[in-house]
Amino acid sequence: MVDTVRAYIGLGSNLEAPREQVWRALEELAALPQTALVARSSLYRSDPMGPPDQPDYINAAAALDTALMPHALLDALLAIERAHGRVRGPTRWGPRTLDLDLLLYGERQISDGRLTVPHPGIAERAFVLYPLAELDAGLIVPGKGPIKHLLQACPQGGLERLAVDE
Ligand code: ROI
Repeated sequence: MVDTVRAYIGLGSNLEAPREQVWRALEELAALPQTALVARSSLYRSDPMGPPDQPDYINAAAALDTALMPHALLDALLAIERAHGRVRGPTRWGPRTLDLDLLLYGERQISDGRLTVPHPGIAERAFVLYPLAELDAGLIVPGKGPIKHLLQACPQGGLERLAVDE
């Protein structure tokens, strides 16, 4: 493949067999056109951020090498979410079958009506940062600095790395 960019995706689910949702989504990321799945993190269990009356989440991160442009990649992620029965309910930060966030796209900083990269919540969310750092502990988050520093400022409370077969 020519001219690929390393992109990082955050995965999250807390409905309808969340582990299965995440495993299946990883396979679907691997099958995207013009894209290779380079690495995936462990799975993590995390306390819900947002309304507390919802199940715990399963989170993970994936590294892709892709020739898709950022908005084409976003469209592909939204199509996978839809295929997992994602419905956008009335509750802000409510439960979901599958959430795929475009966290990083190379060193690009993008901000338009559809897409903000790096993902705006990246620095404050342990369930994003810890899986991401597992993929590359030397990452620099454009506009925010080394992931090592972001981790130091973001306690791991409420986040638990799961053993491979859990
Ligand atoms: N909370 C956790 N723990 N993990 C998520 O992936 C997640 N995703 C969300 C909100 C509802 C903000 N809370 C979350 O979109």
